[in-house]
Amino acid sequence: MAPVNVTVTGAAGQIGYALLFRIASGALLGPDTKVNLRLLEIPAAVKAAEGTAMELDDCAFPLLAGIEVTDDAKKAFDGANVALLVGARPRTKGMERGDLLEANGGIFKPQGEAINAGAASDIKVLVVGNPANTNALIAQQHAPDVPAGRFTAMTRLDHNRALSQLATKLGVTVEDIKKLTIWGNHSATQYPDVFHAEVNGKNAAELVNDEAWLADSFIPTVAKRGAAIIEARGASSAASAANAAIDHVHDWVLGTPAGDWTSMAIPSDGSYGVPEGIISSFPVTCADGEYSIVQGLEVNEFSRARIDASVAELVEERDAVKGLGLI
Ligand code: NAX
Repeated sequence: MAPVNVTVTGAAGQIGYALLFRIASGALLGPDTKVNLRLLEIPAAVKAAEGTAMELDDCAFPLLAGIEVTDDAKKAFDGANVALLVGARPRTKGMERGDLLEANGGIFKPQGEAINAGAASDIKVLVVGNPANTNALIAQQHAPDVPAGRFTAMTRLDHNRALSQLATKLGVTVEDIKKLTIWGNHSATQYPDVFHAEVNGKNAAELVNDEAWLADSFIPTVAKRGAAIIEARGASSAASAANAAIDHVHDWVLGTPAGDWTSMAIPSDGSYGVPEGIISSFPVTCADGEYSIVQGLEVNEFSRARIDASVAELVEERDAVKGLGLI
């Protein structure tokens, strides 16, 4: 089988450094799939990315068929089967939201165009760089020939954080928990939902039996975990973010386990009252390289208000990028 072409942007950054070695080791696509890595960076960081490529060479990974480093998006995405869009413009002090969206438009518009121009017909895109959901929307809107559903954004880190918090609360392991969901935006408004989650077959919300803990402790702890990591580590989440990116693409390509689901931000088809086209997080199952939204879940009042608030923020972000002429 020909190697799979995996393009990673922001390859010289801290997530890139935690991500590339795991992709090359087989954690992304399994132990039987060889990969070609394409590393895209801005010109000033190409040398650093070349340094990472040297280290990748030095690992002598049997599954790593080749590495290319470039600052040219057209080259980086040519023939790409999987694209991990990690590089983004962070918010700096005094930056208004419009400036942030505009700066990211300047990154994700040309990358969308390059994906449209040259990616393989089975391209799957995961956007990690923030604001991830809206950056994914921008790239998608500039790739009209690629099926819209191939553009996704990452809420798997939030999902994994929620699993870990719930496991600690209930004194179980993460493996014991199934069917947890992150809804909405990868932002402080995200909603980690335990009402359908099962712990060894029992309903998680019933086991917790404490709505105040959910509202005042669990949800804010998960939503603000990124800030807590920065406070403790002096740098933002990197290895856990890379791990979540691996999990997202791994499950999309290779499937979710039977009896469980995961969370992915994907273009809404209108399910659960989320306006069509918005890239919002849903409970999904994956099989044969395709995801589908888990249907028919009852959404209680507690959940409805929180899903609606996060979706409203996504609608606002979409309208803002529309207003700026970015989509
Ligand atoms: P770093 O600043 O360490 O690295 C970013 C890299 O992207 C830099 O090397 C930079 O040169 C590169 N870059 C910038 N513009 C580029 C372009 N046009 N083409 C190619 N490369 C470009 O950031 P890092 O800690 O790696 O985080 C990357 C992104 O992930 C940030 O936007 C961050 O906010 C986001 N995150 C998203 C998470 C999620 O759950 N969705 C969680 C972790 C992380 O905060």
